[in-house]
Amino acid sequence: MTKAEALDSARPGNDGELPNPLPRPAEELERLEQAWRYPPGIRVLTEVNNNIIGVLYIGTAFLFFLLAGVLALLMRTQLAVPENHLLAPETYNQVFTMHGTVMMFLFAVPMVEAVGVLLLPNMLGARDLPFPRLSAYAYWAYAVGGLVFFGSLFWGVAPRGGWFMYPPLTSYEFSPGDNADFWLLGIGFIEISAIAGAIEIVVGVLRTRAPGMTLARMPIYAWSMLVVAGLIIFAFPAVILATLLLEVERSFQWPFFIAAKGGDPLLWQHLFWFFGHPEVYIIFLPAAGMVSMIIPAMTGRPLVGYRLVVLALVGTGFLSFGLWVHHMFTTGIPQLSVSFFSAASMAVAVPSGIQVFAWIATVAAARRMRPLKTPMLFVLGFFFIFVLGGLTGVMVAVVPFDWQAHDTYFIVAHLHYVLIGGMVFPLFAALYFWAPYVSRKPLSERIGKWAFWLMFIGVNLTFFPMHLTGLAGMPRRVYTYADHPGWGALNLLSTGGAYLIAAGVLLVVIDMALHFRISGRNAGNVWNAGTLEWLPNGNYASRSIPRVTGREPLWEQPGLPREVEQGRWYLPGAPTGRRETVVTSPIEAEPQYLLLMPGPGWSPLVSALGTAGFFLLLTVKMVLPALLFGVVAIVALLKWLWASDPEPDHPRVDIGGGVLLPVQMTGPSSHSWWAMVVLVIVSASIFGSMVFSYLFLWTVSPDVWPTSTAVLPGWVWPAISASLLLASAMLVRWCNRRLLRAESSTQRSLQAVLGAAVLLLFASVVVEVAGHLSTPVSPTQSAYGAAVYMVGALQAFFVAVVACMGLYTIARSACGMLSARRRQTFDNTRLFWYYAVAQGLAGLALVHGFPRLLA
Ligand code: HEM
Ligand SMILES: [Cu+2]
Repeated sequence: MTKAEALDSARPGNDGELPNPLPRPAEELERLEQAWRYPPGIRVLTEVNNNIIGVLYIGTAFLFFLLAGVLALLMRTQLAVPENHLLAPETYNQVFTMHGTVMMFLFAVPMVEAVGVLLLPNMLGARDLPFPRLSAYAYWAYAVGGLVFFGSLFWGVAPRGGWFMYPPLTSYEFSPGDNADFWLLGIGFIEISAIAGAIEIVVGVLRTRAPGMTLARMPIYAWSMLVVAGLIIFAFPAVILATLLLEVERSFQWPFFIAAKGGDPLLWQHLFWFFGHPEVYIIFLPAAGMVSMIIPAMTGRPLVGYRLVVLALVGTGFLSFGLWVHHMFTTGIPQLSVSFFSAASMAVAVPSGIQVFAWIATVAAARRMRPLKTPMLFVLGFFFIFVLGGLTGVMVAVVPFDWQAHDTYFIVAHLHYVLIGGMVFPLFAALYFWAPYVSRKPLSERIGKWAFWLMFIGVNLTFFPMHLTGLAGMPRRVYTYADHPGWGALNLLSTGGAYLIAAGVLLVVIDMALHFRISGRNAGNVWNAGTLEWLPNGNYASRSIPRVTGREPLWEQPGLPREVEQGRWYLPGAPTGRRETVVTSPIEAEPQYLLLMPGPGWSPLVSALGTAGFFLLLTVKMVLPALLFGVVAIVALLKWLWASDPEPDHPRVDIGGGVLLPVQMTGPSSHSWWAMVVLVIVSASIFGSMVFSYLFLWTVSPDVWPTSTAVLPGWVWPAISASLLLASAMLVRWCNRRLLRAESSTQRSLQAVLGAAVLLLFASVVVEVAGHLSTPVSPTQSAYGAAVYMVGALQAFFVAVVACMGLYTIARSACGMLSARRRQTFDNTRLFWYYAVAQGLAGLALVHGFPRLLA
């Protein structure tokens, strides 16, 4: 017997005795419903529950799909015949840039996270993800910021540098005006919501699974989202830094990408593609996860090769980081690395292949397939289109072929086969599959089939001919073309196909308008699926939280839906009267404590508006109003945090079956500590990208680096700065000791010491910058100066954040909300503080040590 089996047989539920006896107290359900009730009227905007935020989030991402689709139709109409003059070249540039950017950043990535927000809690048997307000905030910032960003098209200020915005084309010299800044802005919102989503997903998947749902029993979709969150954590920081550098270069003329001053446009390409390639998997892996859920449900067979598929997901995640250079084969990088990355690119076909074979084997073992239902049709369409895209992918991984096909329509064809096959079709499958889980009625099978065939034929008609136009030499990103033999006819075919796709999508929209209704009850388990999201549920998710004993609990524990609904499993009510969920251990999923969750409130919406306003106004260079919005954002944020570390003295709560759980928890096993650790990893990755940039710029232009120590600040500067950093860390450590001793008289001294520690941090930055100001090197003069000052600026930013956290902690202490047992605020601040100190020391070592090594 394995450990998990031993636990299962030792628990109630296997011998007919469930954790909670019947009958349940009369007012129990009432109290649960009360806690999770939506606020009435306009205040529904303050709701943070995943049921609402998830649906809004998906709806908004879908809206962006439609909008970017309209742009695609515009382009295809323009390209239908040679020598067409419907769109001016400038407009065309904006349209294709916006199409690509919106599809990738405002549709695909947010959609992936939105589906996660909606599905994960119920699939895992949680009442909600652990940070509902974070999801709400991420959603609102994205929705508002994204819509304004899209609006830039109507004012003619949309970006036009292509979705990957290569400098020097996008530098201030060649892209004056605000257009490029709008692109950087749009990306900024996705960066924020992607990181927020990743934190939510990592902590949610690892800590809020139903009791007994060990890692080996976790639904594949949750696995895929966990891997994706990991990709976001390590890949997004590269693009965060890249956009930061480009914006700083555009605003302040710090030359990171300008060759004449020792910068290098290739730095952008490295950073962008280090993110950009994993990005494709950030989009594809969740889709693969959905397919791995849909196929078992539609065939009545558990997924064949579950463990292999998990391995394939993790393997793809790892490999995807080694592939970014295949987007740069034509940039003249060394032959050896080209060969290496070419081989690596082909290797990634292996884990994808494993998944495809697992799906085919499951379909082959099907118990029930006919009649073919719409979700399954879309899955089959996905197989076909995605495999074709994979084949052309192997072709372009062959270096000489890539040199040939580079920047032609062959690439446009390849990328759409992969993206539409790998993401859009699984998504429509998921839409038809999971609609009954939120809607009172399922979508129409008849309309769905029509939509499928229109889209399937349309996609192949649109994009297959593009392989041929590409091989015939038609370049991408041209607003029109001469009447070469064959080009005209093939393009007309493509345009016709695009309208067929549009017709199919329109049918789906009509279907949704006709049949999609959210209202308390859903349509139930219409596909007879096996996973927990199909339990009967309301706003509070399922009435009670079951202990699961396998991967398809609904198939293996037949009485489950009824028992869950009767409240016979764990946590059948709302014992504290608030929203709450069970936090379990990360591997075995044993209950650890009860997490009290926030309910509706204005702060996520207000701070999102503040954030959006801040970035938007900054983009159009209205600095003062921007700062005002920034302050609004921070105040709202602090208000929301203020309530998140409540009184710890709640008595333990009985959730049934003799399980007594503490309410909240502090220290390394609390969910907020985990979130903080993820944030630290993200921060370290941003800093790591900065270190990479510094060293990369040195390798391309060692000539602008100091050749003697004479131009460096003297040793005393970094020595003082480092001592200040260390001293502030010591003070925080002292506070920690103090707090552990738990005397209320210590609070005064604690506040003073923490305040002093904040000052020391600031002083360390001032000293470091002053040291550089004392030298002749300036940030605008060379890539060296820019890199040095950027390391300092990054550190200054982190210090500012830590200072805010420090002052906040002092305020908590002053209000008597900090004690030995109520110390989450302090613990999180401390963790981030130590990180900022470590980053500062590493930065000093790099900036002062590295040039001395060379000199
Ligand atoms: C649904 C039908 C679609 C059509 C008809 C379509 C059409 C096009 C066309 C004609 C171009 C080439 C523009 C040019 O190089 O001149 C293009 C580029 C692009 N498309 Fe699509 N597209 C569709 C869907 C999608 C989807 C679903 C995605 C992503 C999820 C996507 C992402 C992109 C990207 C990233 C580019 C490159 C833009 C650039 O070069 O800056 N497209 N699309
Ligand atoms: Cu790639």
